[in-house]
Amino acid sequence: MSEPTGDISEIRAGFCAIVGLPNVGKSTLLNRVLERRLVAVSSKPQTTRDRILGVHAVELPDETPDRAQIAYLDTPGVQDGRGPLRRYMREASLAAAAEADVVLLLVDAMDRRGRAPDRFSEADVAPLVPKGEGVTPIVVGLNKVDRVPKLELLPLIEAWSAIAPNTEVVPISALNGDNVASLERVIARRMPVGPPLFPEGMITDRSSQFIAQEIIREQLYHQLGKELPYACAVQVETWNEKPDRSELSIGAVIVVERASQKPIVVGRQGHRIRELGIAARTALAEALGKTVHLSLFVKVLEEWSRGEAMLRRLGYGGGESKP
Ligand SMILES: Nc1nc2c(ncn2[C@@H]2O[C@H](COP(=O)(O)OP(=O)(O)OP(=O)(O)O)[C@@H](O)[C@H]2O)c(=O)[nH]1
Ligand SMILES: [Mg+2]
Repeated sequence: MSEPTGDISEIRAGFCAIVGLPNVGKSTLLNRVLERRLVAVSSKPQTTRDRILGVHAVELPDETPDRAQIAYLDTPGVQDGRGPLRRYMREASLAAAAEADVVLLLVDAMDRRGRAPDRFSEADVAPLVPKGEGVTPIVVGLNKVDRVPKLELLPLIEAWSAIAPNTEVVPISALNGDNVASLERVIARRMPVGPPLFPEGMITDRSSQFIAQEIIREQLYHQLGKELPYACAVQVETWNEKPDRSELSIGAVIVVERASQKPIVVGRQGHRIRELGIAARTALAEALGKTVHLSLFVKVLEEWSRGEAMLRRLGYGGGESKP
């Protein structure tokens, strides 16, 4: 079954874990590949908290099989850290990398840490680089090359190629899409041959409610100060759609960890939460392609990020995107 047979039901299909340090552009890449806003992106590290599945069909002209289905897993940036939420995020990334058919290690070509392959021998990220014979193939995506002079790229590509046998390095810009199609083909060619893993047209295993939560949470990263987004979770509580599906009313709660954080999110005379609501509603309408009414509330759940049960209640650990 592993050799191409020409059987049209057989394609290249498998899981590709997108892993790397925080803020290198993993979620930007997944949104780019899927041409939609599935996952939250921000300029602050540790935006992604859970692994999220995004399925994409890729054409491989003049090859057998000539089609591939890549089941990407966006993962939280890998970093040392304490507390159940950090630990959960770290484990989600490492497990996705360990179980994937292909590991896409994304590196920020602009960042000194991203530039040094030595960084990946450090304890927090070393497990991301598969070692030895017969291990998961690894593709390095050298991202943000729109911001790096071409001459500086060559030594970087060379250095990254050496981190594991048969490593291919593909320079890309997830932001503007440069070379992303060739990156996908490189990944696709490393996938096993077999039947598709997911039905055609399926994009994610996450519910619309989860995606809405991510879109709202993204706004918190854009609009709140440096620390506060990390203390917030978002939970959709009501979801009412008109029978003709043209209009959707969402009621969502922004959960904070301490009573002192609530007035900051609400803002003076409710100014900040109103601004958050407007931006989130616009983003939701764009992502869902319909008119959205959004009511946002703030609720204090003391130390929510420290309790395992609370984390589960807020949806962390609820994804079905296991390879
Ligand atoms: N210039 C440039 N910026 C990029 C590119 N890709 C991503 N970014 C920016 O990098 C920042 C981080 O992007 P994310 O996609 O949230 O990064 P991430 O790796 O998912 O981060 P975590 O979820 O926190 O681990 C955002 O400000 C993006 O706009 C790129 O190709 N070029
Ligand atoms: Mg992310």
